[in-house]
Amino acid sequence: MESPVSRLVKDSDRVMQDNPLVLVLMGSKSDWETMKHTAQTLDQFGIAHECRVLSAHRTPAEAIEYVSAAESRGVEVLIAAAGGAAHLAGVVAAHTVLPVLGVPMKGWALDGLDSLLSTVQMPGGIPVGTLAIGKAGATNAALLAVSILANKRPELREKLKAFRREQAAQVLAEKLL
Ligand code: RP5
Repeated sequence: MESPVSRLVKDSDRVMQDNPLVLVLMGSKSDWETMKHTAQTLDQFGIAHECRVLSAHRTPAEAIEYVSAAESRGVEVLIAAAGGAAHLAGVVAAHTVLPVLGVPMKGWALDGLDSLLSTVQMPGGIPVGTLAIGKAGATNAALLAVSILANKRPELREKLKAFRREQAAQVLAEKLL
């Protein structure tokens, strides 16, 4: 069966799943190569999500409209990824009280340090939970979203524990020679 992720790449401007619990925004299609790891991880846990390209500076009105409607759609977590002067996560957080996780994109003149600082350094009052730069942050944003959702979903918490057990078993099975 074709995954939602491959559908987005081939013929859609977004991943569309019914009743998404997580929205994944990215400032540019160029972020997708990294942010597909967020979508894949959410898929792995069976979390309905929607991924969409919306920019804080290129499409500000549409970004705000989309985020403002999230709560009434039943969304519980938002993930926002951007690079360079990466203000998307902050703008998203300004327009919702749902938890917002920020993923700084790698690359750029400062190789992602610019993205990291502009995502993480939110003045007090409007929080953005910022993850690591690049692929690790993209994967961890999904895992943190799963942790948040698991607070009220025992079956999801069990899946998360099983994931950790499997990950640990893989490490312990590593052979150096
Ligand atoms: C940001 O500017 C995007 O999140 C992207 O990381 C960066 C550049 O986008 P493109 O010029 O590649 O479209 O808004």
